[in-house]
Amino acid sequence: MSPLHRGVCFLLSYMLLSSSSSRAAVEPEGSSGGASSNSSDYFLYFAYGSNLLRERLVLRNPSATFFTVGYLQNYTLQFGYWSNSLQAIGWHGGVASIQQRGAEEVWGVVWRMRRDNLQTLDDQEGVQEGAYMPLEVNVTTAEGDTLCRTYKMNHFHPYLPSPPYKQVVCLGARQNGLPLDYIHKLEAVETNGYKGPSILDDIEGIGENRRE
Ligand SMILES: *[C@@H]1O[C@H](CO)[C@@H](O)[C@H](O)[C@H]1NC(C)=O
Ligand SMILES: *[C@@H]1O[C@H](CO)[C@@H](O)[C@H](O)[C@H]1NC(C)=O
Ligand SMILES: CC(=O)N[C@H]1CO[C@H](CO)[C@@H](O)[C@@H]1O
Repeated sequence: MSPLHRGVCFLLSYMLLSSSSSRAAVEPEGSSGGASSNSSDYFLYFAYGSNLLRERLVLRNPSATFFTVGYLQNYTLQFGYWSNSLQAIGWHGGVASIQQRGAEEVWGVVWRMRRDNLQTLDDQEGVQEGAYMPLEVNVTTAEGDTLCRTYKMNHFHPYLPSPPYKQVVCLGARQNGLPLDYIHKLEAVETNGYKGPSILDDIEGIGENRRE
């Protein structure tokens, strides 16, 4: 092989490698550039609460597709409400948030979403109203650490979740194959016993199962 040949081969494989790796590296987060590739059409979102359940998430964020499952190290799952606005929560009880705490884990689903659902997701999480703030986290997955967008409640007040909310979280955990130990922990969460209507009724097919 001539030096020129070798140079061309090197250049070609370099181009192939760099284009495939930029495609594979699903752009995880909103702010970081996008100058380099089209992968910025998508982002990764780590869900740990009601958005574990696909049917709930796609109500407002139709582009979501399952990417993988994983966990946040040194975080714990909590249920509560923000500020003074328990009323603002359609779930009639506390909803999930995360808090840094050593030696604990929060499991969840990493969803791949089109960038045009970034706004719908922020809206669902009440970012504008100050309910949740977005943050970037390192999620430990079978494929290694993955940077994802997630959300953490502002002004957290602890409060028990309603039965329908807890049910959506547990259904989502089972649907996407979170570890059984963790599912059992979720199933053991105490509720506030609320019995009226909820967002669960809007989730097609799931609401009926509840009444069987
Ligand atoms: C979690 O906490 C332990 C103990 O403080 C620390 O050694 C470890 O690096 C932490 N992991 C992450 C991902 O922050
Ligand atoms: C994620 O983890 C990597 C290495 O494990 C670290 O370099 C990086 O700063 C972390 N990013 C965040 C947002 O924590
Ligand atoms: C679909 C899409 O956004 N394609 C773009 C990918 O990036 C190249 C170069 O930046 C653009 O020319 C394409 O339009």
